[in-house]
Amino acid sequence: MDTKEKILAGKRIDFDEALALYEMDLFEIGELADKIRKEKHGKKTYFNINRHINPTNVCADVCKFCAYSATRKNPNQYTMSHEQIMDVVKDIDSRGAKEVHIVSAHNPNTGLEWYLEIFKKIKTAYPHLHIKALTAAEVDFLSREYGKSYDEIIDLMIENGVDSMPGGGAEIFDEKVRDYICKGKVTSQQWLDIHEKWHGRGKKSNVTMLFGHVEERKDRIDHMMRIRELQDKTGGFNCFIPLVYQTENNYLKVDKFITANEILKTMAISRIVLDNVPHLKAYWVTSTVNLALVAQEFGANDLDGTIEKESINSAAGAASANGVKLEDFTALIKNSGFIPVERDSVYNEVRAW
Ligand code: V47
Repeated sequence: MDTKEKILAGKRIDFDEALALYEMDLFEIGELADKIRKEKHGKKTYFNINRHINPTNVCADVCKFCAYSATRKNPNQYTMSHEQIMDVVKDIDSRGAKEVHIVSAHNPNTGLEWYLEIFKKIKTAYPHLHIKALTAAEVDFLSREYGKSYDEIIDLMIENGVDSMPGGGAEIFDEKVRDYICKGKVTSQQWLDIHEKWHGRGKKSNVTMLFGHVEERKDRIDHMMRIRELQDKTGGFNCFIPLVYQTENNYLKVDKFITANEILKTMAISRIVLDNVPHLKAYWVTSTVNLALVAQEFGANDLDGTIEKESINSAAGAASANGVKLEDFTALIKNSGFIPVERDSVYNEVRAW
């Protein structure tokens, strides 16, 4: 049986077979991924009405790809007060948001309570809002900074109202590439261990991959394989999110933007390899809205959400600072031949258009 026949028969492919898919014609891989997407989700494209809040950009770590951290190229430090954060939450709640996605830099000056109280205050005032917060990189930072184990930090997150974990901080798991792009931050194994512990408490999370910088195709496949292995054990990942590297304002000297061909191939291959992860997100913030719409035919069944405001990727050149309007978002999905389905953060359907 060759690789294509294996995929069509619903059989799992291995590392070498996955890597070899990159040699195939884009449209041929796309067709295979689209078949899997249709079997899992039909023509539905999920999104949610969400708001990203990035409460501080002061960072103890030094990732070369990051344009958001104030200690590197961005001299404009900020740390939001809880009152400022609650004003934002009040506003988005009044306009129908279902999820608040809270990710920060690794600020050593605030104290652990500052982080935890954000969640507690939001959950107390708005118990119906889903709080997706703290990447595994932040969990690792808080654990090191405040001398607590991962288990202790995770229990504190749950006690204070965090519902699910975002997929940030995974970057690329290959240790050599990881050392080059973000030395000193959470290691690959630690990232996976933290998510395993989170899943062990019956909680869901997402997983990202930062690509299009100095990594090679084999590193992306290795990344996917490590995710697939953990997912076999826990089943706790909802969604895989390949993040397209943004080139501006950072220290990772990569001038060339990855091609659309390579982005779509990577999305399609991830849909094929990650047979045990239910959803594949084309994160329009880093792929552009136009390519995210095309990616719907290359395996992607989720476009994240309206976002409203986002600071991490837009600092590196993404056109996402102000989100997209709900009516524009649903119209774009419909006009590209798919069914926009608003979902909650754990993929229960809220409303179809
Ligand atoms: O972890 C930083 C990435 C991530 C750059 O879980 C960059 O639903 C591209 O993880 N170019 C944060 N990417 C965003 C993130 C995320 C986004 C949307 C949804 C979810 C989810 C998670 O942004 C970081 C890092 O990998 N990032 N700098 C850059 N120059």
